[in-house]
Amino acid sequence: MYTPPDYYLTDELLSDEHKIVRTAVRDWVNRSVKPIIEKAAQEHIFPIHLIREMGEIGAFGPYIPEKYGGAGMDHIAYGIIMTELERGDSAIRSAGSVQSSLVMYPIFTFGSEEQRMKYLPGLATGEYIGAFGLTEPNHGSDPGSMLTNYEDKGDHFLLNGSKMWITNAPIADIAVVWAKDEEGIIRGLIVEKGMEGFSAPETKGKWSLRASSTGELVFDNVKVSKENLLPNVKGLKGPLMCLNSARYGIAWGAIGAAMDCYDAALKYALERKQFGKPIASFQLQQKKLAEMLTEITKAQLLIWRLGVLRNENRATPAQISMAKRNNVEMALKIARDSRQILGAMGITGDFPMMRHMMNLESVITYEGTHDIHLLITGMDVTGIPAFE
Ligand code: TGC
Ligand code: FAD
Repeated sequence: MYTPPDYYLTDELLSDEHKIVRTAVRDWVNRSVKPIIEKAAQEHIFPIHLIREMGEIGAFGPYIPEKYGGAGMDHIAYGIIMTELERGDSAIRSAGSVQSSLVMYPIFTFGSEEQRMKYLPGLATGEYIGAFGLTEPNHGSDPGSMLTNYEDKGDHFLLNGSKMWITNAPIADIAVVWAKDEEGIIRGLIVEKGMEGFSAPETKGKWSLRASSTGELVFDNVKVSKENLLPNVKGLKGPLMCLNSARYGIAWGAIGAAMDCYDAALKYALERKQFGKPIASFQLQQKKLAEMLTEITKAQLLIWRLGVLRNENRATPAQISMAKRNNVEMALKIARDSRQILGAMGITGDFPMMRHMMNLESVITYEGTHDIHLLITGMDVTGIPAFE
């Protein structure tokens, strides 16, 4: 039985709607994710049947208006959903992040009304699975140098290039792909599965996010209809605006993984006896537990305030970077420390720590690495970009 830590009574900050959403997603994670996720991760398989169920519980595009299949909720509700999903596994939260923030968000924000009506309802239910192609084999932290490009061929575009490390790529029905036009301006294109010259091979052998499907997007003279260009954004700020939403969700999500580890470690420490006493009675273990709870509490307060700012449309990209960086590092440290509290048992799949720990190694790298987010804060406080 999961007992989420809430040392500073942050529950009192939530509305009834937030709590209803949280209960629904928490129950679903207990029912549908927890029983199968360890096996899926061990077998390196994404449990694709969960996609439709995620659509049913409203995990896709919760802040997208109801007219397009979303739930029209606020950004705190979105964050709460991400926390609960990541308590299950970062792979499940990844599926929620990509579909909501990296596929539905750009289609809603930058798409035409026809594109919104064509894709958003199916993405909300999970009928369609989406992917987001920004990173390339030779351009990760520096996406502005991307090589993927398209030419205007009169009645269509011709797309060439490749994207790498793309969540959902092998299983996606559509991908929002960022590519340069003939003037070198970055634009977004909706590429559909089955287009000639488009393939999405899977990336195997990951030690992290093993229950997530990751792959490449390869474009070899792909004919893309002109109707599939996102009309309302130009430049790198398009994909970066999507990342603001996804990074915000990850900052909430990582707390879920941390809380899962803390909860399991506390219970274990109270039950496990050595030298005739529960290991929870030893000061060294209490130090770990007390520090974990302190860090979780700080992260909860940080993200609450960021959620309020985001609801008011006042959260800056640099504030989001700080929260993503802080909360993911916090969760990774808690996964490691809680694993130690369990001794040898901590390395088994009977407990979630190793799985969370390995997952968080990706989470600290994707959506902007730990270093890049530090540099974003550094630029914000000094006014001097130190990227180059
Ligand atoms: P720079 O010259 O600073 O900026 C270019 C233009 O973009 C604007 N901008 C932003 N706009 C909105 N939100 C932001 N966060 C923005 N950051 C910058 C900027 O104002 C400028 O606009 P304009 O109008 O003047 O043109 O760009 P730069 O090339 O120097 O790069 C800056 C840097 C390094 C911070 C940025 O490129 C970056 O964030 N790099 C990290 C790349 C990254 O995060 N990739 C993530 C790929 S997607 C992914 O990982 C999904 S994982 C999914 C999952 O499974 O959950
Ligand atoms: P690099 O950019 O090569 O960085 C390598 C190291 O150098 C890092 O430590 C970095 O911090 C450091 N570094 C780079 N530049 C600087 C600098 N200026 N100053 C100091 N240090 C620097 N991308 C997508 O587009 N869509 C997806 O769906 C997606 N899903 C992913 C899923 C997984 C499981 C993973 C692991 C990645 C995914 N990514 C996705 C890619 C992810 O966003 C990139 O891995 C990330 O942006 C870093 O790029 P890179 O791996 O090329 O590292």
